[in-house]
Amino acid sequence: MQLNSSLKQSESFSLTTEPNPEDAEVDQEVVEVPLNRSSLPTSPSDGISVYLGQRNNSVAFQKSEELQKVFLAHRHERQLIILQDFPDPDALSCAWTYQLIAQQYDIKCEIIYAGTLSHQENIALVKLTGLPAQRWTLQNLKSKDLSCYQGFVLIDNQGTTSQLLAGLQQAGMPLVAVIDHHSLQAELKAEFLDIRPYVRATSTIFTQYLQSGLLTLDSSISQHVKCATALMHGLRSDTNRLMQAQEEDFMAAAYLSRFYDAQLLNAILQANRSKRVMDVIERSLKNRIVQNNFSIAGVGYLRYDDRDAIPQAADFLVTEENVHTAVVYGIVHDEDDELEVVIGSLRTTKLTLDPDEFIKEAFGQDSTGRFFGGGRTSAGGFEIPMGFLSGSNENPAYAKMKWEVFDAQIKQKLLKLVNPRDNPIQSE
Ligand SMILES: [Mn+2]
Repeated sequence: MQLNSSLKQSESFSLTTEPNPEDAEVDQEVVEVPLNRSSLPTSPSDGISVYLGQRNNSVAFQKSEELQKVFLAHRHERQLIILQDFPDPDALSCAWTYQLIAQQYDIKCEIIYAGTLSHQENIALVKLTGLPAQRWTLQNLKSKDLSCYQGFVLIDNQGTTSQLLAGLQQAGMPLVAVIDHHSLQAELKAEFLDIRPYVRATSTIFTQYLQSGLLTLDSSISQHVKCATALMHGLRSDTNRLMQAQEEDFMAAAYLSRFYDAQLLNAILQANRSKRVMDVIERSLKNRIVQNNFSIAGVGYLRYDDRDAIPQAADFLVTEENVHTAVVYGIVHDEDDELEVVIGSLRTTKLTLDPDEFIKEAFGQDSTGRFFGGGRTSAGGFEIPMGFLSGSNENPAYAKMKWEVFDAQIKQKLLKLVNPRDNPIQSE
């Protein structure tokens, strides 16, 4: 009797797992969707999870599964992928990866940013890989018919560094997903959230999605090789050439090493700095003050297109002996829009210094409660709009006075934290 019933059980089990023709048709529609039970190893002895590392593989798989459900729910739609105004390699490569994954569900994505591609390596990355990112200014956004998009996605940012966010929110466009590794900037209502501040690069998160089976990379597809190369570049650039990488990031790099094109990556990294970027770095060297192992430098005015010279100058200043943290800032002006904004970058090698906390503490919030900046491990940035004081720089005395006031105020705020005993209010 017992034998009989157990037989029956196994029979019925095998019957229900037999693919039935109706299911097969449903599967046909999403034929390229590779994430299913069999491709999701759950024990550490399975090949793929070895790459993911023990600690976080469950998070990675759980998030991949969740994300797949979101893609399935949004099949045949159009989405916008919003990057920070000045996108970096981590953001660009992850947006491309998202676009390629989404394609399998017939979701068409456009990758957009409002500022410029400023860093010479970013320009090289986009040109050499054919990475499909486009610039949409605020005017562009107003002239577009946004009703053809069913949602937008934030990648490697949480909207605080994009001018486009407000416009999309006003248009009532739903936020489908936020995938980022910066500290939580604000409460966001999104269908899918994967924010992991302990991961060094969003590229690591996206590589884990690939490893979980959301997209099967194929070395014979040139676009896959280029995308893997872009991810490798993103991962390297957010981890200071892997020097700040942790186990998960190395695991991701190891996986990408099967697909990426080392020569192409080399070509991207060989991009030269422009003379104007070199000039900004020179000014930062000349103007820097060093106190308590902090190097602080104001670089005055710079053009919108050269904005990325600021983080590059900070990268350079932090290499000085006895310096663990560098902050470089300047007034970036957009001649077309008569718009000015103070932009700053922080770089630190001090493990106990949290750039996000440091910047929020130093500069606080604007009148709407939004912080002027934030950060991630070892790097941070801030943007302070100049509003009414923007423009009129054709009057050199006014331009000089304006810079001096901002320069003094930023230094005061930073030095309060660098040297807490300093009393910034001194009367003579
Ligand atoms: Mn990043």
